[in-house]
Amino acid sequence: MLLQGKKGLIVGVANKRSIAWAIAQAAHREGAQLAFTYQGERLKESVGELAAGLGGSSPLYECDVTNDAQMDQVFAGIKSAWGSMDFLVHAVAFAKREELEGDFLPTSREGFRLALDVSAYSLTALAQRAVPLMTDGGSIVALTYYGAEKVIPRYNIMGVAKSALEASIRYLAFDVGPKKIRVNGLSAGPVQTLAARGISGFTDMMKIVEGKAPLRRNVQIEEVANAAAFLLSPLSSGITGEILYVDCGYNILGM
Ligand code: NAD
Ligand code: 0WE
Repeated sequence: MLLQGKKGLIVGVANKRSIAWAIAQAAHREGAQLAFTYQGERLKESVGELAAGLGGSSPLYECDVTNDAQMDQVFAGIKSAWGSMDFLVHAVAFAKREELEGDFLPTSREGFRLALDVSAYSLTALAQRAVPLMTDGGSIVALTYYGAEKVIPRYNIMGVAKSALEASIRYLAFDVGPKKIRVNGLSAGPVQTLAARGISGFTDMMKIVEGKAPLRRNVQIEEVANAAAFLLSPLSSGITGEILYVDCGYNILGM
């Protein structure tokens, strides 16, 4: 029971395959109380049903991360429901489909702006509102990907956004460290989720990882979730500003 008595918000559940949902299940198993957000009306029912399946009553809020008023409402709701909170999980990313096809060179100004707003700035926007509620310290974990530091063909603007996200993790960790709040990134290997689905060549990419990764397989979503539970818990109390790879060792390879 790594998270016994802890209360946390999970941002980024879309369906039962979401990494955020796997993390929610691991956090619940470890004794945490959870609140959830959903991106829009379209996802309210599916996220609500998943949350209800945990038993107990999990606060549920609409939150498009590009909407400041909705974000304010989320944390006002959490403040009145819980008074304080202990952790935040950020598992949100978006780029226009056309920016993830073909080359990086034609990336549009609007495509760049949207990907960085949703996938990178949102962490800072959420942290601004979560930090005042983390009165007894806290832990913030954001999902990232290796395309932040090395070129993964067609990850394109998302790679730039994840670089900004990882740098934001370090700057946030520096700012909130004195409040005993930690901020870390969890860099997951490829996982078949909704966000991964529409990506052409995703299955081929998983085959390449399977052939080359030190563990000769792809990561399981439960392994990502367990590592997140570790980062959210006091077991990782000395770790902040860090990027933890949960990728079967793929990132250590030079060739
Ligand atoms: P997913 O589609 O289940 O989750 C992505 C979430 O982002 C969805 O819940 C969606 O509603 C949300 N989202 C998108 N735009 C939003 C907005 N404007 N406001 C609020 N929410 C918004 O896919 P996933 O693979 O579970 O992705 C979760 C995180 O994991 C992302 O940050 C992704 O980059 C990261 N990640 C995924 C993989 C992978 O291979 N699947 C690998 C490493 C990291
Ligand atoms: O972060 C991601 C994917 C995030 C994502 C996915 C989509 C698909 C649908 C962001 N925006 C969109 N927009 C859509 O319209 N991953 C880490 C998974 C991923 O995506 C890739 C990858 C990997 C890995 C895209 C190209 C190459 C590799």
